[in-house]
Order: sequence, then structure tokens, then C-alpha cells
Amino acid sequence: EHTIYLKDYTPSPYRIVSVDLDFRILTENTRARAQLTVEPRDDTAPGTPLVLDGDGLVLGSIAIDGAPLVLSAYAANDDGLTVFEPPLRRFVLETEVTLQPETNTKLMGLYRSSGTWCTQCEPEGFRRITYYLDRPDNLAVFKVRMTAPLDVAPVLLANGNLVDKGDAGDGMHYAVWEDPFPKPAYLFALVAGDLGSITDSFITGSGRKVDLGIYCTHGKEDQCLWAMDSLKRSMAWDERRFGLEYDLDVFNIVAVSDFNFGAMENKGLNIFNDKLVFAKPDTATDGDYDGIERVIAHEYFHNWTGNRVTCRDWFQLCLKEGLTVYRDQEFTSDERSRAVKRISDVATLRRAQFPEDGGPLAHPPRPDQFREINNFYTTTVYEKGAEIVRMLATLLGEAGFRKGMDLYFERHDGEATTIEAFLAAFADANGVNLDQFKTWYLQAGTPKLTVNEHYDADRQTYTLKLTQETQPTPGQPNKQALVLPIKFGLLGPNGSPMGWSEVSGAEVRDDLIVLNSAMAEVTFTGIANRPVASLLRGFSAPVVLESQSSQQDQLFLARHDSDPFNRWQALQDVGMALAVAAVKGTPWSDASVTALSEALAETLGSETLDDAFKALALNIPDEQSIGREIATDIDPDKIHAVRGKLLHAVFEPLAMQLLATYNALASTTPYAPDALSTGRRSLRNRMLGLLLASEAAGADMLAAQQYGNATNMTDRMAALASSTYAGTPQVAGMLADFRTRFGGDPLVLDKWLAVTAAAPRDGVIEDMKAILADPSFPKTNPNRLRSLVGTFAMNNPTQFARADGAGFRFVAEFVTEVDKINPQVAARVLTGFRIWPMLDSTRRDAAKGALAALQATALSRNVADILTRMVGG
Ligand code: HT7
Ligand code: ZN
Repeated sequence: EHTIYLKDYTPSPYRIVSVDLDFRILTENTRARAQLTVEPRDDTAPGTPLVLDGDGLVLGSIAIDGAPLVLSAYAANDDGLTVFEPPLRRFVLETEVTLQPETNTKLMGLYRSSGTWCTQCEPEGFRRITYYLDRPDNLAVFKVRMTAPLDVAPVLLANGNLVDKGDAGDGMHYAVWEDPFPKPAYLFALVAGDLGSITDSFITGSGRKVDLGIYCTHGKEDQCLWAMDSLKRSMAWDERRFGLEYDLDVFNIVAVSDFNFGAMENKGLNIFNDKLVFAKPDTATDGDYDGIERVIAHEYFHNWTGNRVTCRDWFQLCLKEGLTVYRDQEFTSDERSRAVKRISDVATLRRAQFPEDGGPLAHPPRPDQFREINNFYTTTVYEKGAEIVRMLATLLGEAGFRKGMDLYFERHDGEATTIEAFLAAFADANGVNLDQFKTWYLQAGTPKLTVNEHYDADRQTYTLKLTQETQPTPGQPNKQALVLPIKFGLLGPNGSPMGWSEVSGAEVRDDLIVLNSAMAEVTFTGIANRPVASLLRGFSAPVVLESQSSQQDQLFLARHDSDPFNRWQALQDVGMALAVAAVKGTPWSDASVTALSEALAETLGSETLDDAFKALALNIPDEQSIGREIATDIDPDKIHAVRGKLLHAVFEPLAMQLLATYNALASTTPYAPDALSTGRRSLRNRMLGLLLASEAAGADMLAAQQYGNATNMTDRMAALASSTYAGTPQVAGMLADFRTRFGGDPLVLDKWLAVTAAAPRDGVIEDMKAILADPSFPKTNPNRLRSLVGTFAMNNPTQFARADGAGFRFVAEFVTEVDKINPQVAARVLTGFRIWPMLDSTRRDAAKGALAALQATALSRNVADILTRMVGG
């Protein structure tokens, strides 16, 4: 399979400047006619062929300026259309193809989801609809005419504004949509179906009225209100924070049930996975509400970062994705709790991105080569990409960052551009040099930042020796020093901030050390007592921090640090140190466990900390985090056992306080998804989980009661999930009840599939096989497949990485089967194997065996690419 390189980027010799599409949608098939207005570039030589992308299209007719082409003038095959000698002037190329959306299970291009016709074009789906320059640097204006049966498709939507509609005879009707903003084809969308909707409007800062619509299956309209509320708040926030107004008169969202990703930012017509639209208290959890708010915001924010300013090529994907994730993170931080948002984002980064960056699939945020672009919609591009933008904001300050954003839009609105251009806007707006900073985009791997401290009482100096190192990653043996913004503070003996008279050895601005070399020694003078340093506040750089700080210092920070992130971090570090030492054979001392218990009790009892923060703080790092910390020869069973014992040792002494808190937090008010109520529920449910984990008498009954009496899905699921993890005697009954109660609602069934798949017990693989073998299980629906097998591969470390290899074989066989239906889903599930090099030798061999068996079968490019990178070769 051939590799595409960034260095080979060349502009196309032709441009498509406008597109007229005419779709005739019928239940048997869809005919797509395209009229492309094509122009050669000034320097295009006569006789240069026009090469258009196509994927699986069958050409019906072809003409230039109305004259049909003779057979020798063009060639059409499975991956494109070439016109050998097009005119060296502006001309109109007209083609007609017939599509089969009904059998399109890859869910790219035009497909049918539960009766609704819809499209997904990013990154290379448009070529499955018509022959085109399917590359993001070709911007064109689109006009779309759709004709469809009125009975099955009364709703006809596309990008932009509706300009015409009417009766087309024979039970058919038509609609014409025009999008005045030039766009790349990946932002094209259409929807045709029998859908319900809710409508609203938004008045922009300059006083324009925008009509808002959310379309869904009939009967689900009342579940779209939270999404609409989130959309309006997103629109207002982007004006307030970045001065960015919406630009069309219409903004529509459509919820569909078969979707490869979360959602898609098509211009003026976002298409969403329905699980990120529908919410009502008795079927959606607080996590679901959060996810909807976040993704609605994310896709909306793409209107400027992605659509108005787009990517020159797919290597630049994180130009739009990293920046837009940063923007949605900021939105949530402003709308909810900044500290809680930061802690959960960092937890996600460590859980998903760090393993990617430290494993066989590591790649730079801006890769320089790929075989299959769909495999690069990764947590490195998205979440590490957002961390890079966040560091830029930290280095430039909020005002400096805004100046850079303003200049970026001023320079590049209406263009397809690059990471270089993005950085240049920030450099120029602030008069700084970002050449070294750019390395973050080009280099893979998580840097390790090691800190050694030295206090000199005689001289009253305090020195921090800072060292950074990044391990080699596939294809990048040598690493350069990065620019690390390290936010910090020094705490005096009573816990209050400590100042200094002078500082030397590195660039230090107020609370920020900027480390830009492999090593630096920062010396503070005028330090009367040994301080405790709080380093990397707010997780100001995506690194692994290694310091020799004692348990005592960490618990001091947990009590006194003014930075909530580091208070949380300090408690996690203490728990992590105890767990790791025990797994490696050094049991914890009673004193160290007691000290941690006491600090946690104090955190729980605090009158100033909020509930959501407490819920995050009252925990021991999860099994996968402990595994990553150990990093080699991992035995997941041992980690599971040790963590269980540690939870018991730390939380059993707090049982009375946990129970009292649990009881005190019971709610009497109706469900609301606001930050305060969500925090309250998450702390109460954490209490329940900890009571179960510490095997407090009656905890299993309490959980079963909560499950049965719950008035919302958050409380019901929390009880079910922690009972399943603990393996209480009531679990089987609860799971059966859940299935009966909610089995008819596919999105709630997903929750049942996920808890089932995550159970750390023997027999789970057999249960999953039975579920998959049921003829009513929809193997074409990505949500169902991901909930079951995706959850198993990602979140069930003991059963997926079973020493006998049964977990690996199950997933590999699943990948073989699903690859034939939907290669994107198969490839993503397969990435669960990326942990294999860290496992002990028995498990490593078992994983390699399963991967070798997979390699021996016929595979899609998506799966083959992941597999080759994973096993090397
Ligand atoms: N820009 C989108 C990324 C995407 C996608 C969405 C749906 C189906 C397939 C897809 N491939 C890539 C989503 C986003 O980041 O906003
Ligand atoms: Zn995005």
C-alpha cells in the first residue's frame, strides 16, 4: 500500500470554483448529477490531464460544456476519473453517477440510516458521491438540488440557505439549497428523510436573526432541548470570548443513529451521532449531558476554526481539531468549573493520549506521512493538539493569544492553510519567535520532565534542577528539547505563597518558568525556609513529571496548594506511589495508608472545596493508570488485586464519613444538568462506589436500593456500574432488570452493553459472544459495536489481556468480521491492542499470536495500516 508524504504536497493544476449538484433520491438508488466549473491555474501547461478522485463510482454520462466526451477522451476506474486534455480555460464538466446508499455500510459518502438519507464526507467521502478534487485546498461554492419522494423524505436539507422548493410531480418534491461560502468538499452535506424537529432562533451580536433547527426521529423532539440550549450558549460564547459571529441565516443539526464518529461540522448543517443529541433525565446520565454540550459546542466552533479557515491538506488536521478542542474546553471551563474541567481533561489525556504517544502507534500531532488518513483522527491530533494551543495561550497570556487569533482570521479567512501560518499569526501579533515551539507539532512522544530540588539554608537559596527527555518513537530516534511552560509556586511552612528576591538560570515570569533546553538550574534567592514547590500547576505542559517529593510534601500540597489541579494531583500521586510499590513487591506501611486516609477525610470534610472536585479527589488511580506507571511486564490481574486492597485499606476507616456524606447528599429536587447538581450526584455516587470498594457492610444492598429507586439515569447507572465492578450478589438481577426496562431504547441498551463488557470477571467473553450471535444484534451500527467490543478492548484490562489469550482472540476475530462491514469501526477497536508491548511475556505472546492470525486474513487498508504499525514492519 502506498504512503502519502507531506513533503510531496503540490497544488492541483486545476481548480473547481463552483459546483451544481442535482440529486434524484429514490428508494432503489440515487442519481447524482454534477456540474463542476473548472479553471486551469495560470501556470498549467496545455495537455495537463484533469485527475478527479472517485471511490467505487460507476460513471453514467460525461460532457464538457454540454458536449458528450468520446471514450478516448477520458478514463474512469474504481478510484477516479481522468480527462486527458481538458480545455485550457474555464469550462463546465458534467458527470452523472448512480449511487446505492442502501448498501453503504462504511457510512462514508451517501448512506441510509434508519430510513434517512444522509452524508459523511470528511475526510474523503465526497469522492463516493461524485468525481471531484476531493482535497481540502479546493474551495468552491455549492448549489444543491434534491428531488425525493414526499412520503419517505418530506424533509430535504443541505448546506447554506434554502432558495427554492416545490412539487416535482409523481409524489416527488424538490428543494434547492445554496451555500455562499466557498468550502472544501469535506464540508458538503445533505439529509433527506421523514424527521421531526424543534426550532428556535439566535440574534447575533450585530443583530442578525439566525433560524436554528434540530431534526430527529419523530417522537424524540423533547430529547433535543438540551442540545438546542447548548447550541445557543455556544453561539453567545464564541461572540463574547473570540468576537466570532455566525455567518449564515440558518443553522441546522440532524441526529442520525448510524454514524462513525461523534458528529460532523458540515457548513450550516451539522450531522450528529444521535447519542450526542438526545437527552432526558431518565435515560441520559450527567456524562451524556456533558458530552452533548461539549460536542454541540465543538462542531459549532468549527464554523470559524475549520470551515471559514480550513486545512490545506490532511496533514494539517490538528490545525482545526486541536484548536477547536481547545476552544470547546475553554467553553466548558467558562460555563462550568475550570478546575474540574481541567482535571478531567488531563485524566483523559493520560488515559488515552499518553499510551498512544508511548506505544507503537505514536505519531506527531502533525504527521508527515500516512497510508490511511482515517486512522489519524486520533487523541494525539485532537487532545495533544489542544494542549499545544493551551501552551501557546499560557506563554502569550490571554490578551496575546487573542491578538494571535484575530490576526489568524484577518489573514486567512476563506483560505485553506497550515500549522506554519497559524503559528506565524501568533508570532507576528506578539513579536515573538515560535520556531522552537513548533517542534511540539512535529515531534511524537511524551516528554519526561525530571525535577531535583536543593535548599541551601546558609545561602538562603532554593534550586530546582529541571531536565527534559523524550524517548524515541517509531521513525523518530532522536528528539529535540521542547519549549515547556511550567507554571509553579513556592509554599512556605504555613502553606502560604512564598516570594523570592531574585531568580536566575532560566526565563522566569511571575508564576511561569519557560524551559527551552534539555536542562536548566533555576535558583531562587532570599528564601528563608525550605519551601515546598508546586510544579506544573494546572498541568501547564503535557509531560510526565517526575520529582522526588516525599509523601509528606505531597500531602502538604494536597492541603495547602492554591492550585486546585495540583491539590488533586498530589492525592493521586500518593495513591499511585503506594499502589506501584505494592505491585512491585513492597507493601505499604500502615502509617502511609493512614496519612493518605486522613488527607482524603479532610478533603471530603472541607467546607470550601466543591462537590465535583471532591468526587475527583476521593479516588485511587485506576488500573490502567497504575499499569502505565509500571510500564513494563504488566500483569493486569495483580494490579486489579492490589488496587482493590488499597481501596479497602484507605477507605474502610472512612466508612462512616462516606455513608454520612452519601446520606446528606440525597436530592429532593427534580433532576437538572447544571454544574452544582451534577457535582452533588457525582460525589454521592463516588461515596457509593467507595463503600462498595471498601466492602462496607450493607454496601451491596445500598447500591441495589439506589439502582431500584433511582429517579434519573445518572444514579441508576452509577449503582449498576459500581455493583458490576465489585461483583455484588445483586448484579445479575440488576442487569436483567435494566435490559427489560430499557432494552427497547438503543442508546440505553448501549449502557447495558458497556457495563456488561467492562465486568472484570470470567465468563464475560462468552456473554459477549452470545450477544453478538443474536440475529437481532445490529452489526452495522457503530454505537452498538463500540459499546460492547470497544469498551471491552479499552476498559476491561483483566479480561482483554487474559493470560490465556482468549480476550485477544475474541477481539481479533471481531475485527476480521466487522472489517468487512465497516473498516473504520474495525480499525478503531483494533487500537485497543496498542498496550501489548507493555504486558508480561505470556500476555505479549498471546497478543502477538492473535495479531498474527489477523494479519493472515484479507484486510481493509484501515485495519492493515493499524496492524502493520502495531506489530512493526
Ligand atoms: N471533523 C469530524 C471528524 C471526522 C468524522 C466525523 C464523522 C464521521 C467520520 C469522521 N471522520 C472524521 C468530527 C470533529 O472533529 O468535529
Ligand atoms: Zn472537530
